[in-house]
Amino acid sequence: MGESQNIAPRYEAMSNGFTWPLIDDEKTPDLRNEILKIRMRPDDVIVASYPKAGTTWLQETVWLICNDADTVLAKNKMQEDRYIWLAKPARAMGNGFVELTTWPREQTRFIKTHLSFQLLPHEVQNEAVGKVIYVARNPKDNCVSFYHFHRMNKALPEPGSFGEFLARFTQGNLMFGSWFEHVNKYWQMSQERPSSMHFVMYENMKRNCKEEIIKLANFLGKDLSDTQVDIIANHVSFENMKGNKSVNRSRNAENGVFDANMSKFMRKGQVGDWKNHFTVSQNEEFDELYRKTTKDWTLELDFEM
Ligand code: PPS
Repeated sequence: MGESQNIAPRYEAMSNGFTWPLIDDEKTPDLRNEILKIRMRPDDVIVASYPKAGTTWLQETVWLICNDADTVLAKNKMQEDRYIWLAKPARAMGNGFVELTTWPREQTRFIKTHLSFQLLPHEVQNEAVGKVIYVARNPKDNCVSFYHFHRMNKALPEPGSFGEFLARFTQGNLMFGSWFEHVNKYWQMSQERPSSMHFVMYENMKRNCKEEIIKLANFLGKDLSDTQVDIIANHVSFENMKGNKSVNRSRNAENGVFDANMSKFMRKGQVGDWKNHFTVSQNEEFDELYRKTTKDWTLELDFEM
């Protein structure tokens, strides 16, 4: 869109059309094949998303729903240690594949992933083993958040200007590929398999968090009291998560992976921040692309509240 692209792609286009994150991990193709073969467990809980859609928010909400709203434990144990990151790209930080194979049988595996549906383990794709919760965010805000994440995360390529990044976002030339394909595939699958896949929208979480918590609890087969719903909603508010070290990734700023002068992981947490980034022409171009690409979609997303 508009501006030229000056950043070499570092992502592998797969034969099935979906993009695999390469980052700096040369052994990733082996890992990909291993992921397809992973044996799933019926009680696995997977939180999936396109990056920057509100994954951390949903992870925290889902974990609390499944753990009796135990906010004390949630604060004392880093979210990264409560979740297995499936296809964690930077191998130096460990990888989810190893954790998945060694996780104790008696403990539920809480799994976070940004993989496209087509890259998930075969048993999830073909046999619907485990429960999948997918969170989607309107693509304009999603792109803005991803842009700032690239600015601050030293493990990622420089994003260039916002216009350059937007061009890559619309072309699907980013790790985890096209936002459009990612979101729509999970949406379709959630419509086909409502008992094993639940679709949440970031904007609905903002609008009525408690209602979404109750829907999630029903999906996960958990009975929550009104008090527990209140406790969870309070714990996962943006302000509280921003100040909570177990979820705010401040450790990454401390150890130099994130440059806090550039941006913060818990940045704004708003709907509609895209208005502060898109020029009028970028917005018109994006709207045109969105209209054409989503003309047959049954999913409707909100771009403002
Ligand atoms: S990641 O790295 O892909 O896992 O990032 P992800 O968690 O998906 O997305 C980060 C964005 O989600 C916002 N966020 C929240 N918004 C509202 N309420 C709560 N509780 C919350 N927690 C995280 C976070 O601020 C990032 O969005 P932006 O727009 O950049 O602020």
